[in-house]
Amino acid sequence: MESTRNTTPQKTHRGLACIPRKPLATAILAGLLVACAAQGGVIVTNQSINFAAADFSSGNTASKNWLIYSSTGASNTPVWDGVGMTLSDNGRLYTTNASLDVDSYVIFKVTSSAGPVSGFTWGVRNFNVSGNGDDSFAWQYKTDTSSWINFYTHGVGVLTLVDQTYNVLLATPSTAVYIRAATLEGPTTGDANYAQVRSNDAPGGLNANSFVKVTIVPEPGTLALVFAGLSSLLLARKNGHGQSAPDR
Ligand SMILES: [Ca+2]
Ligand SMILES: [Ca+2]
Repeated sequence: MESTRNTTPQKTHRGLACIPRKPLATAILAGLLVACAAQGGVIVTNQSINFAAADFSSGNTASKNWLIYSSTGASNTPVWDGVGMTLSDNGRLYTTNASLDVDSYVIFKVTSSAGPVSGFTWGVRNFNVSGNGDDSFAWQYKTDTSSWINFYTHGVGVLTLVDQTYNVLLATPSTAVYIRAATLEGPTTGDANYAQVRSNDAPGGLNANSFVKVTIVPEPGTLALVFAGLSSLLLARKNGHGQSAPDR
């Protein structure tokens, strides 16, 4: 299944400038230069993953894979927005706050024109994080009316996770859900937290293990049908019970 994308993207990010804004430790600088040298292509933003009514033809849940941007431009990750976001080799989305000293992140926007989303499952093929100093990493979500809420956090240390799924139930159903991978800057600056999100080791891959599955609130018409069906069942059971009850 293809994710929907805007045909006329309003803006693009070419990632971080590859010139650090302040002196950094040699190791950090080397890491940045490697990341900058390896990146390719352009990250197109303002793209959302939209679920239409046809996607829910078999029920109230539907699933779509999301793509990792290819360094060859052969495919595209439906990215909504980001700060401190670059594209490295093998189609990795890469964020770092090493030289920014602010939160850096990549955001995915999931929308539903078929009804409000009541919950979602976020599947990630592979992500690699490094907590450093007082920096940390988090997968977060929000709606148009809420603030960012963590559904996974990681503190200090390098960590690679494969085939992770996270189930989130929304407090209030929403037609738009934003999901972001965030490297969060703590009070101390100069430490180098980063995160890489990817589907494959090969460039431009679509991986079925990177997916988003949403559950929508049934339409009023659907609810009415369900209610009518339940009422009929209950009535039938009641009548059946009445007929089979022994006389007293
Ligand atoms: Ca810090
Ligand atoms: Ca930092």
